[in-house]
Amino acid sequence: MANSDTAPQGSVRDRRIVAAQVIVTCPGRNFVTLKVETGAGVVGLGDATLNGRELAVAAYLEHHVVPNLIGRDAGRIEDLWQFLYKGAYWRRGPVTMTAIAAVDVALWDILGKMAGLPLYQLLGGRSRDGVLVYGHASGRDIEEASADVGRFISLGYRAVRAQCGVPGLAKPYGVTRQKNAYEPAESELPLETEWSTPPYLDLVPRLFERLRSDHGRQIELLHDAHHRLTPIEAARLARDLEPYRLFWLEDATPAENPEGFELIRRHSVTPLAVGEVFNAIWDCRALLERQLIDYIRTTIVHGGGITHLRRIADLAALHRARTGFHGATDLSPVTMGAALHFDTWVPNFGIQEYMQHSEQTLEVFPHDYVFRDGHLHCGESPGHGVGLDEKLAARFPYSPKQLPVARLTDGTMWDW
Ligand code: CS2
Ligand code: MG
Repeated sequence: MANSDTAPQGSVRDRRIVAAQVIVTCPGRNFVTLKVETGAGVVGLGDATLNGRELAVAAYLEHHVVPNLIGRDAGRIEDLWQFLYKGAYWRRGPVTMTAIAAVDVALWDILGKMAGLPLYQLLGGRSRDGVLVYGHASGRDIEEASADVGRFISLGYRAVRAQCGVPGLAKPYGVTRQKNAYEPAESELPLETEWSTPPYLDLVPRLFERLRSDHGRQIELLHDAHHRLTPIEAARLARDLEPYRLFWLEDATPAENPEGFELIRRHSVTPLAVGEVFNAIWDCRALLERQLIDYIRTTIVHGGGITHLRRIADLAALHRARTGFHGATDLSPVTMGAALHFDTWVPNFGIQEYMQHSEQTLEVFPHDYVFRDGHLHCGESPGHGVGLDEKLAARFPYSPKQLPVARLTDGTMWDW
């Protein structure tokens, strides 16, 4: 049954899964990749990286998923998705959904390679010429942040996220401390950072006032509050930012409680983006159906892959919400490749986050997407267009790292 419609074993059309391997590598940061191979020798790759919890997904895949894949038809993408989702009995959750995503993306990659078509073509074809992206600017103070936004504009970006140091707080979220892009997972045990809302609420409107005055009204500006505010604080910030016309305010308050977003909506018309920590359509449902957000951030690697993201994007479209996929550097180039094909096709596309990977990471994951004029362009090679140099990957063994935590200045644990 599971394999009844595939061609004879070993033939060029043999879609049976004959091998699946989990590859963990750390070219500067940890990535988990699933490699699936068919009887015809077609190889597909899926990203399975869950920042700070990488080995949990690797073990889930190795012990509980891979044994179920061998011998099955790689062409039955939908059925395998349902099998892995329903068949586990224990549904959803970031570990499970990241593992399912890795399988799903690897199978779409295989399908593209078998058909000789780029993934966006399998989804229904091109809806746009390129994918609008936003880069990550930051600075220790307003002055530095504005100069960094200027740097992104000079590189051709049309949309920039801006984060800034908060007076009196060490190690603020989103502000780079090296010359490389901001990388939060730096230490084996979580870095303890400090948080205080009043100086932040005072600073952020001044930051955006300055950015509009330095860079004009053409450039799209974004900001990430990273789940730190209570609903009423988030409402105040969203309202105070209105004169500066943000593209979006992200994760204004923790999203477990959709009522919090009703409160923000009551006070402000600043567009809201949520969902990078979601992993299933059920997490997105109330916020979308109640018209409480404008952009859904849930992306392929943590949201069950392309098969599930199509459903989330369709639900968003019913409510005129658009996609704004998470694209931090802890999502591997494999996710970026797959996301760009999805973005190229999806009718209700909004924007794609683009936090550039390091040179070392990009060498380990050869890819065919390119940045031009503020847009990323997926390539035309079959599948998602991202590979893995396994020899090089083997030179960078796993290195344990966790995300930071945040505490209020009196020591109380807070949302990071
Ligand atoms: C962030 C991420 O990119 C974003 O919007 O919120 O940097 C997030 O903190 C990391 O991906 C966590 O692993
Ligand atoms: Mg974010």
